[in-house]
Amino acid sequence: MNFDNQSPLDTFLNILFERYSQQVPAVKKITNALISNGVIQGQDEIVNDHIAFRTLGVPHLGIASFEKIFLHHGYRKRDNYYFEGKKLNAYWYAPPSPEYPRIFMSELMVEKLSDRAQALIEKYTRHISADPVDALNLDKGEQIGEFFHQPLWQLPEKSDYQALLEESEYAAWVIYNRYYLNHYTISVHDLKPGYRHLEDFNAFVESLGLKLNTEGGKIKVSPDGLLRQSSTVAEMQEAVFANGEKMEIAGSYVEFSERLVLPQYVDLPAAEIRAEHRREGFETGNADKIFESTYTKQTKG
Ligand code: OOG
Ligand code: NI
Repeated sequence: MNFDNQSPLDTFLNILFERYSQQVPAVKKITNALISNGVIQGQDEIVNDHIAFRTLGVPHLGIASFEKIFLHHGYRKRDNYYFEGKKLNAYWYAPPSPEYPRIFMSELMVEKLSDRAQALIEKYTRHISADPVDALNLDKGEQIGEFFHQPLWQLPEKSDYQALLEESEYAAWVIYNRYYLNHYTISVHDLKPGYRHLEDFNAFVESLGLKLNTEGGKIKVSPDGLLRQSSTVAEMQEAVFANGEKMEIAGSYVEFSERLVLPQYVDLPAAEIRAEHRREGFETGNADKIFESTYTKQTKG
């Protein structure tokens, strides 16, 4: 691919998406079906509501490290979300301009885990004595694109992955998948009639043979009723662990979001409705369930 006339941000977002769409069959399955149904003509017509990353909250890693990449490219840090049961902390970041996706970035609160799980995470991360993001030239899009997929720690042992999985499915996911794109999100509200409400879009996704996350119901709705989200269940992928041991583990998934028009704008003519007239941000209760798209209960259920 030739990245010459792209901004560094475009370049690394494209690198992330390229690898993600190769690894997650649901991505192309959905896009191709939307094309054959005449809903869109190509991937670039899909509005990407947000992308998400997972991180480990240990020194030199976690949000404080990872966010530097996005802050450098004009993203602005917004609200904080806390997930007590899952021991996670998250923020969302508003894009530098509306054609870019929002970012949802979460972090495992490692200090809240058992001594055993903390020791396992430390085993892989303790050698990291400086922030790896500081070693990057943040204006080089290809370098950043590579960074997301480059191992920062050794390939885990399968038994360590399994031990982490017992206590924190999130920890196990990050130990293997690192900074791979966790999901992208199809914004459904601007699509054609028949696709622009989540009920219809979910039925379309299920008609392709894909499984939806059912935790708390297929459609997660914010208390104000205005942010509605659903997601596929992560497909299982064969992972190769240290010493060549293999096991099927959860990869990444696809999310769908419908942001409704805010009450003060409901009388605007449809043609005038833009992103700023719709519900912004995220919702703890929705996110808490969406995390489970990679959890065993959903992937094996
Ligand atoms: C993120 C889950 C939350 C949202 O849109 O609220 C989320 C994850 O699975 O890492 O994506
Ligand atoms: Ni999401």
